[in-house]
Amino acid sequence: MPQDYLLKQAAWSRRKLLEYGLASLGVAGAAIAWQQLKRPTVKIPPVPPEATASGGINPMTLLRDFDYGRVTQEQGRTVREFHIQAGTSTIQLNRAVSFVSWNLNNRVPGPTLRAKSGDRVRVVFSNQGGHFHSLHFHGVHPPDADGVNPVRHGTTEVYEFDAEPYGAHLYHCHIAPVTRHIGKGMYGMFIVDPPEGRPPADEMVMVMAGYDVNDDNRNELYAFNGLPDYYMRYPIPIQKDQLIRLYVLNMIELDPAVSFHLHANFFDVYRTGMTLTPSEKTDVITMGTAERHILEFSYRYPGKYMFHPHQDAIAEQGCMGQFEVVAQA
Ligand SMILES: [Cu+2]
Repeated sequence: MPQDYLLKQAAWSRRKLLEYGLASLGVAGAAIAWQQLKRPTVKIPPVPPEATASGGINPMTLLRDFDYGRVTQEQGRTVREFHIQAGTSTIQLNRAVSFVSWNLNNRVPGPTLRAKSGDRVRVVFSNQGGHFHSLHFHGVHPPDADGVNPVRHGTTEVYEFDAEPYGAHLYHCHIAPVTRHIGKGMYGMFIVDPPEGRPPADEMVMVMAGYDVNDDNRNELYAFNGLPDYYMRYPIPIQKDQLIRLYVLNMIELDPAVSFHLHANFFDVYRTGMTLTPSEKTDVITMGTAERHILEFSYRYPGKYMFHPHQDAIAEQGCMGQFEVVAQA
């Protein structure tokens, strides 16, 4: 499969060279042009200035914020070191409701960690949260890196493992009751890129959350990337005809499953992000808690388009947003 992928890319690039008349540039010139053509520019429209932080979180910033860690080489291997601190802070979910979050690096969701398949990952986890916490990563690793043992307030734990397999994964606190620790905000995405990478795209992370604001074991509010209804107030600008790659994760506890529906379009599904070719094309996909996928699409017509779970009661309690497709030069 990787060989096929590379051959397809090379054939595509050669075709483009001929199309643009670059075959006559000579070997060096063609090589430079080929590199440029191999990586077409990803167009990301400017973020509207009014889309600022609200209630302590800025979902517009979280959307495309990838943490690649501090990179070093150790014995010929790439090591990525990440620093994550557990803390407590109050976030304002809407005008009426404030919520005491337990969070990672002072944001909900926590940072989106990103590595390449085969890298060594070292996570330095410092607990300043006032309760026992831990970080449990999805992936393949030995038991001492599984993150189910409590880390006491004021202490630090180091989790170290290989980034495998490639896919759209997650991490979360695994201290009982896990429902409460996740419901309070202790989770994030862990993306492991395939060795050959993926085609250029405008990449975004969407984490769905539920908030039990009155401790009755039911969610009263829901959100994409931390804040209810944020992307309804501030639609996400995307470029017309641009490939969009969404890393979507359902972190809603207390509801068995939710779907993700995109208006006026269909998307390619890469289940758990673990394939390089899509497994299906649809406009609604259902995810249990901790399920996640890569979804790819592009929009043909400018304008605003909603996205939300098709459990409409959940959508109407905050898990709803919009893309604004713009046609720029
Ligand atoms: Cu915890």
